[in-house]
Formats: sequence, C-alpha cells, structure tokens
Amino acid sequence: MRTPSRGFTLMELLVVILILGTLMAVLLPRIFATRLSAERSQCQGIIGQLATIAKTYETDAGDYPPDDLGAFPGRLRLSHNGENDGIEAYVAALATSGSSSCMRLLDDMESQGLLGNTDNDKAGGVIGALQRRDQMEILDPWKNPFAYFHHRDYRKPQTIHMSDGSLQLVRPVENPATGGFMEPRRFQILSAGPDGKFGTGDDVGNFQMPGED
Ligand SMILES: [Ca+2]
Ligand SMILES: [Ca+2]
Ligand SMILES: [Ca+2]
Repeated sequence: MRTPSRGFTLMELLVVILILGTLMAVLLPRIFATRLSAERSQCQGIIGQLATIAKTYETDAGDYPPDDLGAFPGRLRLSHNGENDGIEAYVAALATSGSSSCMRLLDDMESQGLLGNTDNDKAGGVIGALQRRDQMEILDPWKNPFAYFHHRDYRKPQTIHMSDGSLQLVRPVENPATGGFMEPRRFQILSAGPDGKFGTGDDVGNFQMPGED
C-alpha cells in the first residue's frame, strides 16, 4: 500500500491556485471601486473647501478670486506662460489677501501634498504669504491641477498642464437646461477626475454635473 504524501499533490496546488485566483478576481475590483469612491469623496471635499473660501474672499474683497494673472499689480511680477492661469490666480489671490482663513486653506492643501507647480513657473518675486516665487496650483487627489474659472471669463478656455506633462484645453461646463453655463454668476472649479481627462463623465465640479444622478 502506498503511504500518503506529506506535500501537496499537483491537483491540490492547482485547486489552491484556482481558489486564490477566484478570490482576487472577486476582491480586486471591489478594492479599486472603494479606493475610487474615497478619492472622489476627497475631491468633492476639496472643491467644497475651495468654493467656501472663494465666497469668504468675495465677502471681504467684493469679488471672487480672479482667474486672470493680469488682475494682479505688476510689482508681483507673475509669470504668464498661459498654463494653469486660473488656479494660479486663485492661489495668488488667497496668498496676497492678508486673510488668515485664506492662508489656512493653502497651509491645509500644502500639508496634504495638494499644492503643486506642474508647469514649474516662477514669479519675479515672492507671492505674498506663500513666501516663495513658485506659482503654485491646487491639485486634485490624482495630482492634476484644478481648473478655476471666474464667471466673467467663461468664454475663455484655459490650458491645464497635467501631472504627466500633457496639456489640455479646458472649457467651463455648460448647462443643457439653460443653454448658458453652470454657476452663471459665481465660478467653476473643475477636476478632470480619475481618468485625468477634462470633459468626460467622471469629472468633478462645484455643482452637479449635467447628466449626473
Ligand atoms: Ca502658469
Ligand atoms: Ca504653476
Ligand atoms: Ca474626466
């Protein structure tokens, strides 16, 4: 009579591999979906913070932060390379506002690693309380800059310098119900979402995207 082998037989190994493979196939998509959902919530949370501070800024300064680097005094010597202008102007407005709540927001973004400079541009001098020459942007959870539009500039598309080095032309989101723009009297803050492309269904904004439930 044969004595039973102490090791795994080939058949047992195959069964174990099959079970592990099935578990991975079931669990991995769920893990990815959970992560994606957490990142989307984080993105919505950041946009909520940016929108709240834009309103605080408006209460103090009489207008929302500009999206145009030409709006700042020449002594700031901001660089105009035509990339990330809107969100750079937003950051520069907060940094030069003298408001502690504006600075707190920038500090908060910095501590989360969400203050970046994807186009690597520098001003001629330091930008207010930022205390550096880098013209920073605020980044979404996928490390791409947000696009920020003041309502008066909704007809001007902006170029965003993505984290992979590519450039994307971004336009504010239109409202199919009115034929105008979403947030017609305020501003739009847009994230390209997890796919890293503006203008697709997974984009996130400071309003309910058209076609979203
Ligand atoms: Ca720039
Ligand atoms: Ca920059
Ligand atoms: Ca997208």
